[in-house]
Amino acid sequence: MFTRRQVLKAGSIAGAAAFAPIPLLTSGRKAWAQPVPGGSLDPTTIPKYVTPLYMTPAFPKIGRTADVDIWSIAGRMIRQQMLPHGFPKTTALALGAVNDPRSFRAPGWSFETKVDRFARVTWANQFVDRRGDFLPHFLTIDPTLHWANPPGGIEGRDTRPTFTSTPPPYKGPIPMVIHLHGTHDFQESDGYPENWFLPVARNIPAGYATVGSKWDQYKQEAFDRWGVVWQPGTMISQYPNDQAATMLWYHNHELGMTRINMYAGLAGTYMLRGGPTDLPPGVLPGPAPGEYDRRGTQYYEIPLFFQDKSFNADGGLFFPDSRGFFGDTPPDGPWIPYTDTSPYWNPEFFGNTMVVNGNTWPTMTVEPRRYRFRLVNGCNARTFVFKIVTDPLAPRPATPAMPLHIIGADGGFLPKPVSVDSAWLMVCERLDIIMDFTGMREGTELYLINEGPDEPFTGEGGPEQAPTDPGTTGQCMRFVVGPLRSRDTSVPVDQLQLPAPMVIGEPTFTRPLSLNEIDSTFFPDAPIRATLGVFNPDGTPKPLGWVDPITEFLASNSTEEWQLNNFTEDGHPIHVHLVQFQILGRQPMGGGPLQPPMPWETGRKDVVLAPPGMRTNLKAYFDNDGLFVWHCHILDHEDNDMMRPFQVGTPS
Ligand SMILES: [Cu+2]
Repeated sequence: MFTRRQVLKAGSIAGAAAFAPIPLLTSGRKAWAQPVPGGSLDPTTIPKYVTPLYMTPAFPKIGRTADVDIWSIAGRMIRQQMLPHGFPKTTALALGAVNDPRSFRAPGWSFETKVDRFARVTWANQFVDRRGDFLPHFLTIDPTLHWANPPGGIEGRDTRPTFTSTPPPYKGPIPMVIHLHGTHDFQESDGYPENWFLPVARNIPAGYATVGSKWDQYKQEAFDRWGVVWQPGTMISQYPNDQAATMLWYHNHELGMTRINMYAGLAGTYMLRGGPTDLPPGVLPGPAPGEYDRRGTQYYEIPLFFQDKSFNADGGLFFPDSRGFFGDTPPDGPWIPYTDTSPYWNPEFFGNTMVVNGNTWPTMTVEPRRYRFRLVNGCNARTFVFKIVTDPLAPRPATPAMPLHIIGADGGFLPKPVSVDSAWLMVCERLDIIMDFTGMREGTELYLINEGPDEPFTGEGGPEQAPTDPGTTGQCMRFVVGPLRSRDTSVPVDQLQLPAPMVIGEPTFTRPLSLNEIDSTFFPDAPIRATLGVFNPDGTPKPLGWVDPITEFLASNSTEEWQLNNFTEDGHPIHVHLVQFQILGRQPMGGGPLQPPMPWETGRKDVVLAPPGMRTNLKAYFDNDGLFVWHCHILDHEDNDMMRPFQVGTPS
């Protein structure tokens, strides 16, 4: 059987040793020429560019005080028209405003928040039916990982359980906890993976833990710090917003289940605006969608939330229900406990359709003027290499039709605008982009395409990676130029002066860290988990899992350099909670010149590509005391041990 993993291995052996700054998409690359395997709905039968791009509104607030804006948001199971009209609807997990059933959507609506004003959000788990019974998941949850594990009870929650025979998938109540990605907050609000909570339901099985190991402690701390009271089935996060204006995003973060619930829909954007780190209103194209705008309001700033998904013929989401799907093991195992390999978890998931703002391959009519797009990659494992072209099926690499003017990324504005023909966007990264359609003839069609691979992205100059199928996931969305409706008064890109990114001082401590892959001892070259870790005294990497004691203790208010040494064959998007860091550069682990960050990586960042065979260096200022996590943001890796805690200051 065709295995993506083996293709990767063959390509990476020479590449890891020869990482050099050569241009991406050079000679000799060819398309897969077919979509990646997925569900029973053939992605080539789904018509493209028939659904208008969904303009994601802002969540309605439920209250405000002198310095706090307040929202109440719930997770519910819904049916949504993700595929074009005429196709069946898709069952999804959605977040929405508790008091407005129409606001539930996957991905969710956006938050509009202000710098230095608190945002207080109640996150409620309402995965229950009308009778109040819990709703089991419609995707396959692997109970053999180190995971939330509600059936383990108080003793066994947040562990890797042991089994005497291969267990069926977990079908109990769905745990939930939400993290605001990129936020500068405190531990009780951060969505720690062991701070999950079940819905309040009539039929929770006896002996189940209803909350994760941290929930009771953080409930108390939230009361002490903010005076808020967590009810059962909820948490209340208070975000200080004391950081630069940017776009953050929220998503679920349960231990060992993040890939499932995010794929099912629990994610959305969070706009942070105002103050000296933002530009005054009117400089950039706007407005963005707000709370309950008048029908017909025109938007010139638009969030774009990208996810790859696969569907079944009944409209349902496809997600692998066997480790055998990945193709590097016998199709039917044997699995844990007869071997060391989990029965359902796959090393990476790649979908075969492209979903933007909750619909497959949408189209957008634009005016001949400037637009500001706020991009976020909400995939499980896929990295995009974006380009704008006139022919979406053109052989790769395609000829760019217009530049991408990048003005910001994860943590705020870049030092200055950067104009490029293409840019990558790894899982959880954001880009703030101006596209200028000024002067284009009505009827002009442009396509946002993807030239990234169907495997973990290794970066420019890394091993050759074939671009994804141009007929499916090689296309994202279409822009059609319509008539000009009003004058564009935004400032042209070449005249923009951007607010300077926050300065990070000199590090006072350097922390060598390792990225590792653990392969099966039963099935050759089959990964069973990935880990982070440190180093042994002899200089060899020391892989550590979620179960191991904390090794990263940081002083309060300290500036550290972290060195991410990647001993695996994959590129990993590494995310550090709490901070917005600066990428110092990347160099071969065996020694060699330090390569500077890409032009669009020169602002503050909360995620960085750690290419294979390379040491990726970053520096960050860690101020708020507390327990946080750093992890790979390939969700399938994060869920299977590629995540570690770190402690700033004294543990509470
Ligand atoms: Cu990873």
